[in-house]
Amino acid sequence: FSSAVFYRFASSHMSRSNEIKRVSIEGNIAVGKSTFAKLLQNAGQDWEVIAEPVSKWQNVDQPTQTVDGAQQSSSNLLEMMYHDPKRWSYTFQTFSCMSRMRTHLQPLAARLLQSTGTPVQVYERSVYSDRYIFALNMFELGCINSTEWAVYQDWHSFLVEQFGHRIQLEGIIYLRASPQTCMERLGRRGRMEEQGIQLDYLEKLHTKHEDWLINKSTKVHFEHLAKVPVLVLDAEVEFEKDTKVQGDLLTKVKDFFS
Ligand code: DCP
Repeated sequence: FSSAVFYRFASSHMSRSNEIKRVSIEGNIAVGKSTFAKLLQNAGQDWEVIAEPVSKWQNVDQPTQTVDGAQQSSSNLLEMMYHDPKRWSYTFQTFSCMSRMRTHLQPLAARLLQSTGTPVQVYERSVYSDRYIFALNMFELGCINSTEWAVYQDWHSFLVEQFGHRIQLEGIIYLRASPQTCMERLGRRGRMEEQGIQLDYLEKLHTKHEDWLINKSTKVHFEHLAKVPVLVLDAEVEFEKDTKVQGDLLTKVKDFFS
């Protein structure tokens, strides 16, 4: 889709031109957010995809001071969280949200500074799904206790309010697929840390996405968030290798944002 279309998207669904606009891709684990983000990146010259910092969570730097001097090691927080969720969920959710906050605040890529239209940053997930999908789910499962949940919500609200317009979304693309389909894709991609995930867990995350983005029954604490337009895309169909399906999905994005 052309930059002209994105410009119309900018002027109709968003506010003034020449500001960065932010769109987040949401959906269950392994639904295909990264694949879809790459399609968007290739289809629109004014769009920049900011990848989810998963590799950071798999390699948390641990500088340690020894008698011989400083040493560097790393730990896999994603693995620790799945291995012992009661011990590590709060720590994981804190770290993943902080690293995402950093990516949301990332300056625009140099090539987009020359852009004549409105540059758009696309995120794989957001600080909002961190809270209203994952952290909330872990709290409901008893893996984050009431004190940790109170602390999480307190700093999350504080940071979102402090950074205000710099992390506000102007659009959400919801890739919607059944938990069974996501389970199959998760098995196929074989990320080592996720091998213990059960269908039941994906079903809970699916319900959380539906409550937030379709039923609008999730209690959100930020006024602007309730008003963000949501485009729901059927991601049940395999789109990774099917260029016709990819084209259809991109047309829906174009129509929605024009
Ligand atoms: N995760 C989590 N809590 C968060 C964010 C992510 O527990 N607040 C976990 C879920 C996954 C991993 O981190 O095991 C990566 O999550 P995503 O679903 O965001 O990314 P995927 O790589 O699964 O996305 P896709 O396959 O759709 O591109």
